[in-house]
Amino acid sequence: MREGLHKIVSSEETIVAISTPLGRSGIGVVRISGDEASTIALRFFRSHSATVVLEHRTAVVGTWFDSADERIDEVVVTFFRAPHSYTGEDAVEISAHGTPLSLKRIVESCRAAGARIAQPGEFTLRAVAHGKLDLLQAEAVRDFIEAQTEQQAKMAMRQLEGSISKRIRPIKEKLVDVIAHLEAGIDFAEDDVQVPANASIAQSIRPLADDLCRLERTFDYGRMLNQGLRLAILGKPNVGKSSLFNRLVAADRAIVTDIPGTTRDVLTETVDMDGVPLRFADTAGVRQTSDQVEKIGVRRTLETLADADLALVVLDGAGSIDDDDRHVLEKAAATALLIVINKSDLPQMIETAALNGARKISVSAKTGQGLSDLRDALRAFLLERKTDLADDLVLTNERQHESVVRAGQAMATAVDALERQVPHEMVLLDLYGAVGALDELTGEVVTEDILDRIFSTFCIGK
Ligand SMILES: Nc1nc2c(ncn2[C@@H]2O[C@H](COP(=O)(O)OP(=O)(O)O)[C@@H](O)[C@H]2O)c(=O)[nH]1
Ligand SMILES: [Mg+2]
Repeated sequence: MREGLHKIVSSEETIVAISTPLGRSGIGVVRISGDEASTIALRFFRSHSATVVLEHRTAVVGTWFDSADERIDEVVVTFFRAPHSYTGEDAVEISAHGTPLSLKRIVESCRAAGARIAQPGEFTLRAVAHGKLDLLQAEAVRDFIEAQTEQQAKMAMRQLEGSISKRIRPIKEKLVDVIAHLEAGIDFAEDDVQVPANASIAQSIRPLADDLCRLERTFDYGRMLNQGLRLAILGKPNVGKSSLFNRLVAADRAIVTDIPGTTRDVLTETVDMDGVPLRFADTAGVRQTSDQVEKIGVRRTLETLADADLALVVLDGAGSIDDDDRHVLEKAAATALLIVINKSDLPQMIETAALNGARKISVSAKTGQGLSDLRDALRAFLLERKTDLADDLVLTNERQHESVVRAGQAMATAVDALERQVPHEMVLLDLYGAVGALDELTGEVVTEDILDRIFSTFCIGK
């Protein structure tokens, strides 16, 4: 079992849970895992054929009874002998009819026989504990289940196959080699062990740091792919933000009127573009106001802007740029932005010369003109963030990103220390730090805190 996990996971405790969603369905599955899995199953299950033996990977048809010997359901039971199961422990899967009532009774019978109800993600946690999956793969299982677009599912599947771990492994191995050389030099200093010159050690670390850097850069895109591209539609009142929002999400979500200050709350809606979720936020118009409710709206707008990946600053093409517009542009200056000049169906009065730099797109939320150009611009924005690696693998969450950054920084510090002729004992501390960060990334070393962060986001029964 992996270091640190034996304290948290014990297969002596057999766990049970319904693994399918609670609702009526053709089939529902209950899963048991742990040392007692087959004993418990044999207590309640009677095969339709004469002999009841649970053979590894063999499905058996029969009846499930409760403790009072009352029939619960006709089921198919499949046994997986450790270590050849999802969890790496003895496991039994019971496929019953998808009736919540009888599925619960099956679970109840197992509980009466000594099994405990599984925590969210506990089956996967056990898979990690028994070395069936590493932490990155466990996260991929969750992402795969949660995937809402085909792209997300594809990326999760690649990570499940170990795309990131495969990339990390050689980096770690080479790092450990460097460490071994340095350690040998320190331990056997009197024996004249040949320690390579600092420059050559630094030379062997640099490409590893570069590799990590390439991996780190995939997070920008990976985060957008996983959590969606956050787009804030911004502008002074009445420029057509809500109309544009409704067009972009292809629904009549936001109220549109010619009364300035109609939108007071932030509305969000997600649509799928080429497999990337676009999370549009329609906001309250930014302007100086004495209206209390509108003031709160403006504050929320600015909060939404702070969280956005890209601001769509909407201007009224039929008017001219005024102080309110300039105020909005100022607020959005710290965010990547795209200027959307709306109302292209009306005679255009706007002077765009003043808007140097930012990309401009002319649209009409009323007629739909220019919307495909706008979508193309969003596509281009995404593409610019997609690094060469991103087709194969991406870091998808903060935890992964943090570990990679930490490992990269430790390596950079080590290289720097070598160049400054700092004693090797100090350099080693950085290199061990880098190895530690990589181990945390893959789950070679785990802490309860990391496990909590990951598995609390799982569903029960997985
Ligand atoms: N002619 C024209 N009118 C528009 C267009 N987009 C919005 N409007 C009108 O502008 C007014 C304000 O629109 P709304 O979407 O509520 O603007 P918001 O305050 O920025 O959310 C409404 O009367 C809309 O019908 C457009 O592209 N062309
Ligand atoms: Mg509005």
